[in-house]
Amino acid sequence: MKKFLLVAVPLVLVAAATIGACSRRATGGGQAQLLQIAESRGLSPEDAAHALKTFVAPGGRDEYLLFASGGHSGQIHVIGVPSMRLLKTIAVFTPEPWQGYGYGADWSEMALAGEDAEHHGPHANGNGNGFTDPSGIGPKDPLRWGDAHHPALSETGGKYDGRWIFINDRAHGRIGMVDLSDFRAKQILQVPNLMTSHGGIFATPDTKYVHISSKVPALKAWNASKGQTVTLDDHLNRYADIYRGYSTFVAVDPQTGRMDLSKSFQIELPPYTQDLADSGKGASDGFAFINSYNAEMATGGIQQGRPPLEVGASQLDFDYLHIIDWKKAEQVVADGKYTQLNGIRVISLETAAAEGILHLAPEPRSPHGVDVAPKGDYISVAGKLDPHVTVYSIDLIKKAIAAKTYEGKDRYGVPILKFDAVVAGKVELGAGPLHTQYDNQGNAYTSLYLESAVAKWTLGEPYHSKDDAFKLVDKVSIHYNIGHLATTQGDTMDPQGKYLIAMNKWSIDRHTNVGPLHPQNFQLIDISGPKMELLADMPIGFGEPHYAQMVKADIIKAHEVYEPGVSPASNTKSPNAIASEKEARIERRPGVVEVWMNVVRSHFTPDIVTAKVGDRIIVHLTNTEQTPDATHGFAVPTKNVMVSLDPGETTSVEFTVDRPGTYSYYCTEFCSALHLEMQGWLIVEK
Ligand code: RUQ
Ligand code: CUA
Repeated sequence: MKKFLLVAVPLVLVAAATIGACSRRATGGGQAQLLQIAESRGLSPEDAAHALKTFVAPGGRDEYLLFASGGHSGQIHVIGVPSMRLLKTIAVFTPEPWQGYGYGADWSEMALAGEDAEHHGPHANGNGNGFTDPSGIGPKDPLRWGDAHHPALSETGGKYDGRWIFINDRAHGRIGMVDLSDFRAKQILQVPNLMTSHGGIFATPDTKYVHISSKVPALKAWNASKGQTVTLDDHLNRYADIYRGYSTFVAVDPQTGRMDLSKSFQIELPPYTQDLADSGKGASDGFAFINSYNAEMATGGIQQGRPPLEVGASQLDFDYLHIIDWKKAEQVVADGKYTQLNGIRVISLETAAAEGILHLAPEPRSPHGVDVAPKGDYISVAGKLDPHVTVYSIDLIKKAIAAKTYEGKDRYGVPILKFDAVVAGKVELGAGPLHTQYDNQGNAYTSLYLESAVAKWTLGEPYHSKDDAFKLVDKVSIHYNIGHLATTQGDTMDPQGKYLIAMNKWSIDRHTNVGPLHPQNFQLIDISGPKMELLADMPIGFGEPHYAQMVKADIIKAHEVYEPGVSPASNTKSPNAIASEKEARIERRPGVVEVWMNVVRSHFTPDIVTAKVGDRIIVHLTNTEQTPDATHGFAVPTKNVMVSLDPGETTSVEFTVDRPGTYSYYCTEFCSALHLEMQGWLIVEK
């Protein structure tokens, strides 16, 4: 405490300066009280200042929202910044009973199963659980998990517009679409010809497309090989011929945000293991950039006497940055130079090379992130194994393409641009650079995985003079092993500076022991001054987060309640909506009991439903309330039926009961003082 007393004066200054605006609270007495609180809690002046910088008073709002991937939990987490409070988990690839997502053969279970829930009622195909997958590569049962990696908020003019967020499933070539008008996932799309995915996903500057590319290359024309046996020998020796990567531009409906394969196209790529990707914008609008890390095309095969993949893939000094001119690709597709393959138009590798759609540029071996600067002028490639970030210039790339400044072609005939002709600069940052984000002052921030640090460095002209360009200017230590990082709108044309979130993979020594599986850890860093300053830890009790995006909270305009009778599946009025309990009814036909049920505080109407064993029981539920947050649940014991009905919502569920008995359906949300009474009887007779 002695130490504390010595620094008590600076604390007063810090506290007074930080809350100077609220002088009514920071009177002389108030300051003494602040001191006393800080002292009694063992906080240093810095701690106290950090607390004041992040504290949001009860009932207050955060300035920013962070949308973080939930890794192999399959979900998206919404976190307030700077308070670092978890506001919501949005179910995407994994069922989530609280939100009734994925239970009851309703629209959400269909979305989860990759079905078109918008245009069909439940069980429209006679089997609500059927997996309709145009590529035919998906599993026959609906998946119950996904590995959510890279969220992409929709954009207009290169800036977040708050309408939708897309996210890829690393394990499969799937994209989930979440509508931010109600924060619910509406569509899960299996992209054809991809087995796995990584690159992107990003939205093009006006969200005409979301991009997703393969990670592990897939068997070429996956389905064509159906019925053929791929032998170990094929895999090891014919890999270069029979495997391919794919870059996919998935068309997005400008009204609904739904992805439409019929307007989408794919570009076949060499099997170099494409990694992260980013969208061109501004100066580089119309281009996309994808990293790769296995130009060697190593396959592993340790027991076959081959080097492990990570060794085999690190032999050459260079891998290839893929530069894709997608506007040209669009034109080539319009000209009919494509093959229809498993429900999508595919531009072959030969055509992509011949038409100038695909160029390669050498990049120092096995890089990780590729991140386009706010004006689209610079493209930063982080070294991973190399302590440098290599910065490419779109001007130089365009010139080199025009002048055909090649250093050769790869075995597939794809031109390789001369390294020196396209690189604007290199900056040495430290061990293990992975990902880069930007601020509004022409600075870049790169995560250093091995060093557990964030490096701040300068871009070139026009932000910084030639002498000051590509210089390391600051570094802050984090704990430990940072993967991605997110700055405020730091991957858009409207970066804000202010905050940076480090998404750390490890958290040894940071939190109370909760068993060998530690929470993962977000760290909030203030980047508003010349020195970065670590403000707060946020342990997160869910799957490994990968990328996140941070958006000004007021850009998101979700509605408070649904218009009466709206189905979340379509965002339009459900044909099965009812206006009040007067319209509630039960209709019967052979083998079917169909119920239109009204749901309000604190009863269901009807509250008694009878059926016979084996009947299909279809219940159309309408929450006819319009009071914000007046959510009710509908749960049927012994069945996987658990839906959440937000105010105004209409949702339909369907199930059968195969044993006679009485089943008491009930409301799962404590909605009123008489919530416990909110139940009904399902009586099932032989
Ligand atoms: S990756 S930790 Cu899946 Cu985004 Cu770099
Ligand atoms: Cu409705 Cu509890």
